[in-house]
Amino acid sequence: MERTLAIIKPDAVERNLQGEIIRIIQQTGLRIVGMKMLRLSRSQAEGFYAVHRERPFFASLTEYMSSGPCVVMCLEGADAIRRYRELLGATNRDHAAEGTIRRIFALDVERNSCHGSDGPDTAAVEIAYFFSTLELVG
Ligand code: IDP
Repeated sequence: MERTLAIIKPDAVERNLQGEIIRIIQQTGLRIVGMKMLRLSRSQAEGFYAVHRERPFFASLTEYMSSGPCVVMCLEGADAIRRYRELLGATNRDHAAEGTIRRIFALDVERNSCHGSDGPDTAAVEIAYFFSTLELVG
């Protein structure tokens, strides 16, 4: 069993897409073991994306991520990190495969609707950024 962090980003929450996205995730068999809705402050968004602080899009990304509420989930399942990344599709929706969440819902490369951890080490750090052990069930 593996766990990964998923975020339904502000562009998708604003368009009321939470239900549709959660349904797609659950159809793959991944289980939600933690879920909350929150609005990141600018500094919380900067902390979450700290690895990108030297990138040219960092200011815009953290402004966007703090622009409205997100839904943050911890997903669990066999090979959850890779399976959920595959379901997300490429960062840039124009390069994402047909049927992937980003291909279906993303507005552009930044407002790409969902986040997913990219490996076991980042998953552990990202899950702990949002959830205490007590908040994860199952
Ligand atoms: P990922 O979310 O697919 O793992 P990362 O490279 O880690 O992609 O980038 C984090 C987030 O930063 C992306 O999901 C997207 O919202 C934003 N982003 C990535 N590349 C660009 C870009 O070239 N322009 C604007 N925003 C970007």
